[in-house]
Amino acid sequence: MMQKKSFPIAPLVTMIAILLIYTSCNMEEPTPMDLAAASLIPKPDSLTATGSSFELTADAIIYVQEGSEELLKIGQYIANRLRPATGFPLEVLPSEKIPASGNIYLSLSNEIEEAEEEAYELSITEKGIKLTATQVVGLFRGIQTICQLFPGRIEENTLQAGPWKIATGTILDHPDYAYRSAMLDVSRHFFPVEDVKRFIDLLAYYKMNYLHLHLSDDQGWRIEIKSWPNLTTHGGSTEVGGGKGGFYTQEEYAEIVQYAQDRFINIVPEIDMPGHTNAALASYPELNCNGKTPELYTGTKVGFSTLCTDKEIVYQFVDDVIRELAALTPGPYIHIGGDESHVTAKDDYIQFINRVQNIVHAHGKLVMGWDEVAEASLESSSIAHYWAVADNAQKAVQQGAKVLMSPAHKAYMDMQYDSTTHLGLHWAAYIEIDSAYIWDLESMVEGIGKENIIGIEAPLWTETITNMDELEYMVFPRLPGYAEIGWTATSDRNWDEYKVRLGKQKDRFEAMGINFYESKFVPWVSTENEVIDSKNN
Ligand code: TNX
Repeated sequence: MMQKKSFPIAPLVTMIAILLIYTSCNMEEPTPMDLAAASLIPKPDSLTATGSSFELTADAIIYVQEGSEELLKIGQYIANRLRPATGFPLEVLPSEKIPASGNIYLSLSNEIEEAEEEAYELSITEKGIKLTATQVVGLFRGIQTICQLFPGRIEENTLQAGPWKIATGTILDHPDYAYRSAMLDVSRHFFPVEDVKRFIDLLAYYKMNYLHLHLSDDQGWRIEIKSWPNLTTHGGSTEVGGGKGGFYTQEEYAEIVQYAQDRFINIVPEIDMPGHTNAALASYPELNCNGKTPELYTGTKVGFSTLCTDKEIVYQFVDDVIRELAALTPGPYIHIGGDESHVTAKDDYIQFINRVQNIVHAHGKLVMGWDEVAEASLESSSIAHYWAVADNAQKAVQQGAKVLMSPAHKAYMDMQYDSTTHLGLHWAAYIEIDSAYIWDLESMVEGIGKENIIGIEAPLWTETITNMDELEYMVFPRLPGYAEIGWTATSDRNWDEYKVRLGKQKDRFEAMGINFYESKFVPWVSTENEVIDSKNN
């Protein structure tokens, strides 16, 4: 007869306990989610949705392919972006193989479809997030996409309620143009290092890769030049309206450059000349034809100043400035301005630009200049920065040079949105959000096509902009649109579809603390319903 077995209660309890612990650690039941409905800006090149979700949980680890300090650094960057709002530890570890479920994995590979340096491939499954690129910069761009896929509150600096789910699928992405930039005029009003860093973060978020700093103008010289110290001690001591101005020491400037580099953004420094030079002329009498020093200038007129282009000391001055600036510039370009030199005789202007072009080359850099520089003999490596006169841009292209596009009536972020905007100017146009978006680089100037254009820049002149709040109001929400014009192919862009994606950025703007213009042409919606703000707790 078979003996009746007693029921093994102990192992069963253990099993149930294990099961309970297991399920409580893995509560991330996938939910149906549609990656195609994600409101990414700039819009990626291609996207395939697989209809499910991945949940980032407290035990997630950010693994990076083994053997590279740079990859560990980029792993830390995404961890730092995700930690404050999630409250998760998000340890960053090297791994030789694709890790187990629940994690983020960053790696480099030559196998991805687009070989260009900023391209990336993002694959999200229920099991994890895998980001691959041929170069680290591609991973950095892809990280911005990952952040934008999470709810907008991921951008808060304080602990927020989860769950942190993102839709599954694949994104293959790369930029249409290699040059996507914004400009900040720190001369008309000075902006301290912290403000410039925040601006850099905002550019990085939309995958922009250049920041042009307008470092000198009639109203102020903002970068320390050790061989000509009075440029900043005197020339940097005021600004529009007579405020106290300011300048960056070379150490501070290097800090900005490094901060930008860490976000894969190149700084393009501009010294505007031979016009727009009153601050320099007021600091050194020998740069003036009459040898006298003018007063510092705090108004907003343009076109009244010029370096004395036939004095040798002026070229010594330019050489010293470019030498010191080139040493602070890891990127390829130095911007020499060249705009609105209304009191420089044309022949003098041409020979000046030609000589300065040589000086820039002698210091190992390439020339960028506002479109007027096309009056001179441009090298094919030089860039004409189109802002106003189509004829100049065409002249540059006829000389074999390329063009950077900043048409004032479309891309100037200091232009008012409409006649009620309390900041900004409107000499070129009122630029509402739709107008800022509905144009393309290839059909802006007759005879200048994609092969002649390096990309887009959206400048912010600061005659009327005095602080970060005002800056953000003019820049947002136009900036994401400019980023998309540069990144996303023209044939893939459409205002009616874009404005819906833009409207869904509201929570994100708010989470980032951005003071933005709530244009009535955008269908703003909140996609949040459970924001926990520790400030209110
Ligand atoms: C024109 S754009 C200028 C600047 C002004 C700007 C104001 C350019 C090359 N020159 O000096 O700040 O207009 O919108």
